[in-house]
Amino acid sequence: MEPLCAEVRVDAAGNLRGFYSAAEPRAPCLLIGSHLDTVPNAGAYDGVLGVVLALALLEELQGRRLPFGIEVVGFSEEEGVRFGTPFIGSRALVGRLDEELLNAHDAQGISVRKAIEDFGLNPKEISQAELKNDTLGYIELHIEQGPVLETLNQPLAAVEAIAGQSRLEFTFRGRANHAGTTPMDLRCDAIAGAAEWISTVERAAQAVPGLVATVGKIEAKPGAVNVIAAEARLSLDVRHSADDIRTRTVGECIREAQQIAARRGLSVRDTTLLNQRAVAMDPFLVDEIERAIVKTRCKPCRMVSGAGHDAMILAEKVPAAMIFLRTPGGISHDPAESVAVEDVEKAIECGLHLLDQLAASPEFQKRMNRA
Ligand code: HGY
Ligand code: MN
Ligand code: MN
Repeated sequence: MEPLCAEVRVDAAGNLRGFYSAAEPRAPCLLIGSHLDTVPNAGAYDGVLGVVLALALLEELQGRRLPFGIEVVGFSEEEGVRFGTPFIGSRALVGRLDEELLNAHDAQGISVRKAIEDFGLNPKEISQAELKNDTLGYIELHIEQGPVLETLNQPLAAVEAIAGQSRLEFTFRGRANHAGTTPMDLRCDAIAGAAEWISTVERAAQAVPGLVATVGKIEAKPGAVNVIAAEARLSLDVRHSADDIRTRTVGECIREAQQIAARRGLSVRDTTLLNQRAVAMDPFLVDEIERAIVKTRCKPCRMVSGAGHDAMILAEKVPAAMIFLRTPGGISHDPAESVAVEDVEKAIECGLHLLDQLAASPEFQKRMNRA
Protein backbone atom coordinates (compact mmCIF):
# COMPACT_ATOMS: atom_id res chain seq x y z
CA MET A 1 0.00 0.00 0.00
CA GLU A 2 2.83 2.38 0.93
CA PRO A 3 4.50 2.55 -2.52
CA LEU A 4 1.10 3.16 -4.13
CA CYS A 5 -0.61 5.52 -1.71
CA ALA A 6 0.44 9.03 -0.70
CA GLU A 7 -0.91 8.39 2.77
CA VAL A 8 -1.34 5.11 4.68
CA ARG A 9 -2.86 4.99 8.16
CA VAL A 10 -4.64 2.72 10.63
CA ASP A 11 -7.77 4.39 11.99
CA ALA A 12 -8.98 4.09 15.60
CA ALA A 13 -11.13 1.07 14.70
CA GLY A 14 -8.09 -0.75 13.29
CA ASN A 15 -9.05 -0.26 9.64
CA LEU A 16 -6.07 -0.03 7.28
CA ARG A 17 -6.55 2.92 4.92
CA GLY A 18 -4.48 4.11 1.95
CA PHE A 19 -5.21 7.23 -0.09
CA TYR A 20 -4.44 7.54 -3.83
CA SER A 21 -4.97 11.17 -4.80
CA ALA A 22 -6.92 12.47 -7.76
CA ALA A 23 -5.63 14.71 -10.56
CA GLU A 24 -7.15 17.51 -8.44
CA PRO A 25 -5.89 17.16 -4.83
CA ARG A 26 -9.20 18.23 -3.22
CA ALA A 27 -11.41 16.02 -5.44
CA PRO A 28 -13.85 13.65 -3.69
CA CYS A 29 -12.89 10.02 -3.48
CA LEU A 30 -14.20 6.54 -4.15
CA LEU A 31 -13.63 3.82 -1.53
CA ILE A 32 -12.49 0.39 -2.71
CA GLY A 33 -11.80 -2.42 -0.26
CA SER A 34 -12.96 -5.35 1.84
CA HIS A 35 -12.17 -6.95 5.21
CA LEU A 36 -8.84 -8.27 6.57
CA ASP A 37 -10.24 -10.65 9.18
CA THR A 38 -11.78 -14.04 8.51
CA VAL A 39 -13.24 -17.10 10.29
CA PRO A 40 -11.45 -19.93 12.15
CA ASN A 41 -9.83 -22.50 9.81
CA ALA A 42 -10.71 -20.29 6.85
CA GLY A 43 -9.63 -20.06 3.25
CA ALA A 44 -7.12 -17.50 2.01
CA TYR A 45 -9.37 -15.26 -0.09
CA ASP A 46 -12.56 -14.22 1.78
CA GLY A 47 -12.06 -10.49 2.40
CA VAL A 48 -8.34 -9.99 1.90
CA LEU A 49 -8.57 -10.73 -1.85
CA GLY A 50 -10.72 -7.61 -2.18
CA VAL A 51 -8.09 -5.46 -0.44
CA VAL A 52 -5.28 -6.87 -2.59
CA LEU A 53 -7.36 -6.39 -5.77
CA ALA A 54 -7.94 -2.75 -4.81
CA LEU A 55 -4.16 -2.33 -4.60
CA ALA A 56 -3.74 -4.19 -7.89
CA LEU A 57 -6.02 -1.60 -9.52
CA LEU A 58 -3.83 1.20 -8.19
CA GLU A 59 -0.77 -0.64 -9.53
CA GLU A 60 -2.42 -0.95 -12.95
CA LEU A 61 -3.10 2.81 -12.99
CA GLN A 62 0.71 3.26 -12.97
CA GLY A 63 0.49 6.71 -11.47
CA ARG A 64 -2.36 7.80 -13.77
CA ARG A 65 -4.64 10.22 -11.90
CA LEU A 66 -8.43 10.13 -12.20
CA PRO A 67 -10.95 12.95 -11.65
CA PHE A 68 -11.62 11.36 -8.23
CA GLY A 69 -9.34 10.04 -5.51
CA ILE A 70 -9.33 6.42 -4.40
CA GLU A 71 -9.19 5.33 -0.77
CA VAL A 72 -8.31 1.66 -0.29
CA VAL A 73 -9.71 0.26 2.96
CA GLY A 74 -8.95 -3.02 4.72
CA PHE A 75 -11.65 -3.41 7.36
CA SER A 76 -10.43 -4.66 10.73
CA GLU A 77 -13.35 -6.91 11.65
CA GLU A 78 -16.27 -8.04 9.47
CA GLU A 79 -17.02 -11.65 10.40
CA GLY A 80 -18.23 -11.14 13.97
CA VAL A 81 -16.41 -14.29 15.13
CA ARG A 82 -14.59 -12.83 18.15
CA PHE A 83 -17.23 -10.51 19.61
CA GLY A 84 -20.39 -12.13 18.17
CA THR A 85 -21.41 -8.91 16.38
CA PRO A 86 -20.03 -8.36 12.86
CA PHE A 87 -19.02 -5.31 10.80
CA ILE A 88 -17.09 -3.57 13.63
CA GLY A 89 -14.60 -1.91 11.26
CA SER A 90 -17.09 -0.71 8.65
CA ARG A 91 -19.55 0.48 11.32
CA ALA A 92 -16.86 2.95 12.42
CA LEU A 93 -16.95 4.52 8.94
CA VAL A 94 -20.71 5.10 9.12
CA GLY A 95 -20.65 6.35 12.72
CA ARG A 96 -22.18 3.22 14.30
CA LEU A 97 -19.26 1.87 16.35
CA ASP A 98 -21.21 2.93 19.42
CA GLU A 99 -20.86 2.41 23.20
CA GLU A 100 -22.96 -0.77 23.09
CA LEU A 101 -20.62 -2.31 20.51
CA LEU A 102 -17.47 -1.03 22.28
CA ASN A 103 -18.71 -2.83 25.42
CA ALA A 104 -19.29 -6.15 23.61
CA HIS A 105 -16.77 -8.70 24.86
CA ASP A 106 -15.12 -11.87 23.61
CA ALA A 107 -15.02 -15.32 25.26
CA GLN A 108 -12.17 -14.12 27.51
CA GLY A 109 -14.20 -11.11 28.70
CA ILE A 110 -12.07 -8.64 26.70
CA SER A 111 -14.23 -5.77 25.36
CA VAL A 112 -13.95 -4.27 21.88
CA ARG A 113 -12.76 -1.07 23.57
CA LYS A 114 -9.98 -2.95 25.44
CA ALA A 115 -8.99 -4.85 22.27
CA ILE A 116 -8.63 -1.53 20.43
CA GLU A 117 -6.50 -0.13 23.28
CA ASP A 118 -4.40 -3.31 23.43
CA PHE A 119 -3.78 -2.85 19.69
CA GLY A 120 -2.27 0.56 20.56
CA LEU A 121 -5.19 2.65 19.28
CA ASN A 122 -7.39 5.20 21.03
CA PRO A 123 -11.14 4.42 21.04
CA LYS A 124 -11.77 8.12 21.76
CA GLU A 125 -10.62 8.87 18.19
CA ILE A 126 -13.14 6.53 16.55
CA SER A 127 -15.26 9.42 15.27
CA GLN A 128 -12.26 10.46 13.13
CA ALA A 129 -12.63 7.17 11.23
CA GLU A 130 -15.98 8.28 9.79
CA LEU A 131 -16.39 8.78 6.07
CA LYS A 132 -15.90 12.28 4.74
CA ASN A 133 -19.13 13.85 3.46
CA ASP A 134 -17.80 13.93 -0.10
CA THR A 135 -17.21 10.17 -0.37
CA LEU A 136 -18.54 9.17 -3.79
CA GLY A 137 -19.22 5.53 -3.07
CA TYR A 138 -17.83 2.14 -2.11
CA ILE A 139 -16.85 -0.73 -4.41
CA GLU A 140 -16.01 -4.17 -2.97
CA LEU A 141 -14.46 -7.01 -4.94
CA HIS A 142 -15.13 -10.34 -3.20
CA ILE A 143 -15.38 -14.05 -3.91
CA GLU A 144 -19.00 -15.23 -4.29
CA GLN A 145 -18.48 -17.95 -1.66
CA GLY A 146 -21.21 -20.08 -3.23
CA PRO A 147 -21.95 -22.27 -6.30
CA VAL A 148 -23.88 -19.84 -8.52
CA LEU A 149 -21.14 -18.47 -10.81
CA GLU A 150 -19.52 -21.88 -11.21
CA THR A 151 -22.92 -23.34 -12.18
CA LEU A 152 -23.42 -20.48 -14.69
CA ASN A 153 -19.80 -20.87 -15.84
CA GLN A 154 -19.34 -17.13 -15.28
CA PRO A 155 -16.10 -15.61 -13.89
CA LEU A 156 -17.70 -12.38 -12.61
CA ALA A 157 -21.05 -10.94 -11.49
CA ALA A 158 -22.40 -7.61 -10.32
CA VAL A 159 -24.08 -7.90 -6.93
CA GLU A 160 -27.49 -6.20 -6.99
CA ALA A 161 -28.48 -6.89 -3.36
CA ILE A 162 -27.18 -8.52 -0.18
CA ALA A 163 -29.47 -10.83 1.80
CA GLY A 164 -30.48 -9.78 5.29
CA GLN A 165 -29.22 -11.81 8.21
CA SER A 166 -30.21 -12.48 11.82
CA ARG A 167 -27.77 -13.85 14.39
CA LEU A 168 -29.01 -15.10 17.76
CA GLU A 169 -27.77 -17.10 20.73
CA PHE A 170 -30.06 -19.70 22.43
CA THR A 171 -29.32 -21.13 25.88
CA PHE A 172 -31.24 -24.28 26.90
CA ARG A 173 -30.98 -25.08 30.62
CA GLY A 174 -31.93 -28.43 32.19
CA ARG A 175 -30.59 -30.35 35.16
CA ALA A 176 -27.23 -32.13 35.34
CA ASN A 177 -27.49 -35.69 36.63
CA HIS A 178 -25.79 -39.06 36.55
CA ALA A 179 -25.86 -40.65 33.06
CA GLY A 180 -25.96 -44.14 34.53
CA THR A 181 -28.58 -43.86 37.23
CA THR A 182 -31.14 -41.40 35.86
CA PRO A 183 -34.04 -43.09 34.02
CA MET A 184 -34.87 -41.55 30.60
CA ASP A 185 -38.30 -40.29 31.73
CA LEU A 186 -36.81 -38.39 34.69
CA ARG A 187 -34.30 -36.30 32.71
CA CYS A 188 -34.14 -32.61 31.85
CA ASP A 189 -31.44 -33.01 29.22
CA ALA A 190 -30.37 -29.65 27.69
CA ILE A 191 -28.47 -31.25 24.76
CA ALA A 192 -31.37 -33.56 23.84
CA GLY A 193 -33.73 -30.56 23.85
CA ALA A 194 -31.29 -28.52 21.75
CA ALA A 195 -30.91 -31.41 19.29
CA GLU A 196 -34.69 -31.65 18.79
CA TRP A 197 -34.79 -27.87 18.23
CA ILE A 198 -31.91 -27.94 15.69
CA SER A 199 -33.83 -30.42 13.53
CA THR A 200 -36.92 -28.15 13.59
CA VAL A 201 -34.72 -25.21 12.48
CA GLU A 202 -33.40 -27.26 9.55
CA ARG A 203 -36.92 -28.35 8.54
CA ALA A 204 -38.19 -24.73 8.68
CA ALA A 205 -35.43 -23.57 6.33
CA GLN A 206 -35.84 -26.51 3.93
CA ALA A 207 -39.53 -25.59 3.54
CA VAL A 208 -38.92 -22.04 2.20
CA PRO A 209 -37.11 -21.33 -1.12
CA GLY A 210 -34.06 -19.12 -0.71
CA LEU A 211 -34.09 -19.38 3.11
CA VAL A 212 -31.00 -20.62 4.97
CA ALA A 213 -30.72 -21.26 8.71
CA THR A 214 -27.61 -22.54 10.42
CA VAL A 215 -26.71 -23.66 13.94
CA GLY A 216 -22.93 -23.36 13.63
CA LYS A 217 -21.84 -23.34 17.25
CA ILE A 218 -22.91 -25.52 20.21
CA GLU A 219 -21.34 -25.54 23.65
CA ALA A 220 -22.52 -27.88 26.44
CA LYS A 221 -21.97 -27.78 30.18
CA PRO A 222 -20.56 -29.54 32.10
CA GLY A 223 -19.55 -31.39 28.89
CA ALA A 224 -18.69 -34.76 30.47
CA VAL A 225 -19.44 -38.09 28.82
CA ASN A 226 -21.23 -39.48 31.88
CA VAL A 227 -23.21 -36.37 32.91
CA ILE A 228 -26.60 -35.34 31.54
CA ALA A 229 -26.08 -31.81 30.16
CA ALA A 230 -27.28 -28.96 32.36
CA GLU A 231 -26.81 -26.36 29.63
CA ALA A 232 -26.55 -26.14 25.84
CA ARG A 233 -25.63 -22.79 24.26
CA LEU A 234 -26.19 -22.53 20.48
CA SER A 235 -25.83 -19.93 17.70
CA LEU A 236 -28.48 -19.36 15.04
CA ASP A 237 -27.84 -17.65 11.69
CA VAL A 238 -30.93 -17.01 9.48
CA ARG A 239 -30.77 -15.34 6.05
CA HIS A 240 -33.09 -14.43 3.22
CA SER A 241 -33.28 -11.65 0.60
CA ALA A 242 -36.78 -10.76 1.92
CA ASP A 243 -36.70 -9.31 5.44
CA ASP A 244 -40.26 -10.37 6.29
CA ILE A 245 -39.49 -14.04 5.55
CA ARG A 246 -36.28 -13.88 7.58
CA THR A 247 -37.86 -12.21 10.61
CA ARG A 248 -40.91 -14.52 10.48
CA THR A 249 -38.58 -17.54 10.47
CA VAL A 250 -36.67 -16.19 13.48
CA GLY A 251 -39.98 -15.82 15.32
CA GLU A 252 -40.90 -19.42 14.49
CA CYS A 253 -37.50 -20.68 15.74
CA ILE A 254 -37.96 -18.82 19.02
CA ARG A 255 -41.49 -20.25 19.49
CA GLU A 256 -40.31 -23.79 18.68
CA ALA A 257 -37.48 -23.46 21.23
CA GLN A 258 -39.95 -22.37 23.91
CA GLN A 259 -42.38 -25.22 23.15
CA ILE A 260 -39.66 -27.88 23.15
CA ALA A 261 -38.21 -26.50 26.40
CA ALA A 262 -41.64 -26.49 28.08
CA ARG A 263 -42.31 -30.07 26.99
CA ARG A 264 -38.96 -31.26 28.34
CA GLY A 265 -38.90 -29.33 31.62
CA LEU A 266 -36.11 -27.07 30.35
CA SER A 267 -35.77 -23.28 30.27
CA VAL A 268 -34.60 -21.45 27.17
CA ARG A 269 -33.35 -17.90 26.63
CA ASP A 270 -32.69 -16.24 23.27
CA THR A 271 -30.50 -13.18 22.64
CA THR A 272 -30.46 -11.32 19.33
CA LEU A 273 -26.91 -10.39 18.30
CA LEU A 274 -27.69 -9.05 14.84
CA ASN A 275 -30.78 -8.08 12.88
CA GLN A 276 -29.31 -6.81 9.59
CA ARG A 277 -31.86 -5.91 6.90
CA ALA A 278 -31.33 -6.87 3.27
CA VAL A 279 -29.60 -4.09 1.33
CA ALA A 280 -29.93 -3.17 -2.37
CA MET A 281 -26.74 -2.03 -4.11
CA ASP A 282 -26.63 1.33 -5.98
CA PRO A 283 -28.41 0.72 -9.35
CA PHE A 284 -26.11 3.09 -11.28
CA LEU A 285 -22.95 1.38 -9.99
CA VAL A 286 -24.46 -2.07 -10.60
CA ASP A 287 -25.16 -1.10 -14.22
CA GLU A 288 -21.63 0.28 -14.62
CA ILE A 289 -20.12 -2.89 -13.16
CA GLU A 290 -22.16 -5.06 -15.52
CA ARG A 291 -21.00 -2.90 -18.47
CA ALA A 292 -17.41 -3.34 -17.29
CA ILE A 293 -17.92 -7.12 -17.03
CA VAL A 294 -19.09 -7.22 -20.65
CA LYS A 295 -15.94 -5.33 -21.68
CA THR A 296 -13.88 -8.20 -20.23
CA ARG A 297 -15.64 -10.40 -22.84
CA CYS A 298 -17.88 -12.07 -20.22
CA LYS A 299 -21.65 -12.28 -20.35
CA PRO A 300 -23.58 -9.73 -18.28
CA CYS A 301 -24.44 -11.28 -14.91
CA ARG A 302 -25.96 -10.01 -11.69
CA MET A 303 -26.97 -11.81 -8.50
CA VAL A 304 -27.99 -11.51 -4.85
CA SER A 305 -25.33 -12.22 -2.23
CA GLY A 306 -26.23 -14.79 0.45
CA ALA A 307 -23.11 -13.80 2.37
CA GLY A 308 -23.02 -10.55 4.32
CA HIS A 309 -20.45 -7.90 3.40
CA ASP A 310 -19.16 -4.53 4.58
CA ALA A 311 -20.87 -3.09 1.49
CA MET A 312 -24.22 -3.50 3.28
CA ILE A 313 -22.97 -1.22 6.06
CA LEU A 314 -21.32 1.38 3.78
CA ALA A 315 -24.60 1.47 1.78
CA GLU A 316 -26.17 3.21 4.79
CA LYS A 317 -24.13 6.31 3.93
CA VAL A 318 -22.83 6.10 0.34
CA PRO A 319 -23.74 4.34 -2.92
CA ALA A 320 -22.23 0.84 -2.69
CA ALA A 321 -21.79 -2.07 -5.09
CA MET A 322 -19.81 -5.29 -5.39
CA ILE A 323 -18.03 -7.36 -8.01
CA PHE A 324 -18.15 -11.11 -7.35
CA LEU A 325 -15.51 -13.56 -8.48
CA ARG A 326 -16.39 -17.22 -9.12
CA THR A 327 -15.67 -19.61 -6.24
CA PRO A 328 -14.47 -22.99 -7.55
CA GLY A 329 -16.50 -25.79 -5.93
CA GLY A 330 -18.59 -23.14 -4.18
CA ILE A 331 -16.47 -23.76 -1.08
CA SER A 332 -15.73 -20.94 1.35
CA HIS A 333 -15.00 -20.43 5.06
CA ASP A 334 -12.73 -23.45 4.67
CA PRO A 335 -9.07 -24.01 3.66
CA ALA A 336 -10.37 -25.49 0.35
CA GLU A 337 -11.59 -21.99 -0.66
CA SER A 338 -9.92 -20.93 -3.92
CA VAL A 339 -10.03 -18.61 -6.94
CA ALA A 340 -8.91 -19.09 -10.54
CA VAL A 341 -5.98 -16.86 -11.57
CA GLU A 342 -7.77 -16.10 -14.88
CA ASP A 343 -10.82 -14.88 -12.91
CA VAL A 344 -8.60 -12.65 -10.78
CA GLU A 345 -7.11 -11.25 -14.00
CA LYS A 346 -10.62 -10.57 -15.34
CA ALA A 347 -11.59 -8.91 -12.07
CA ILE A 348 -8.66 -6.49 -12.34
CA GLU A 349 -9.52 -5.78 -15.99
CA CYS A 350 -13.17 -5.25 -15.01
CA GLY A 351 -12.17 -2.92 -12.18
CA LEU A 352 -10.05 -0.82 -14.53
CA HIS A 353 -12.91 -0.56 -17.05
CA LEU A 354 -15.18 0.49 -14.17
CA LEU A 355 -12.80 3.25 -13.04
CA ASP A 356 -12.47 4.56 -16.62
CA GLN A 357 -16.26 4.42 -17.08
CA LEU A 358 -16.85 6.38 -13.87
CA ALA A 359 -14.17 8.91 -14.85
CA ALA A 360 -16.03 9.53 -18.14
CA SER A 361 -19.58 9.24 -16.76
CA PRO A 362 -21.81 12.36 -16.77
CA GLU A 363 -23.84 10.78 -13.91
CA PHE A 364 -20.68 10.25 -11.85
CA GLN A 365 -19.57 13.80 -12.74
CA LYS A 366 -22.88 15.05 -11.36
CA ARG A 367 -22.25 13.04 -8.18
CA MET A 368 -18.77 14.57 -7.94
CA ASN A 369 -20.20 18.07 -8.34
CA ARG A 370 -22.83 17.33 -5.66
CA ALA A 371 -20.21 15.86 -3.24
O1 HGY B 1 -21.07 -14.54 7.32
C1 HGY B 1 -21.00 -13.89 6.29
O2 HGY B 1 -21.97 -13.72 5.61
C2 HGY B 1 -19.71 -13.27 5.87
O3 HGY B 1 -18.75 -14.25 5.64
N1 HGY B 1 -19.29 -12.32 6.86
MN1 MN C 1 -16.70 -14.50 5.53
MN1 MN D 1 -16.22 -11.78 3.40
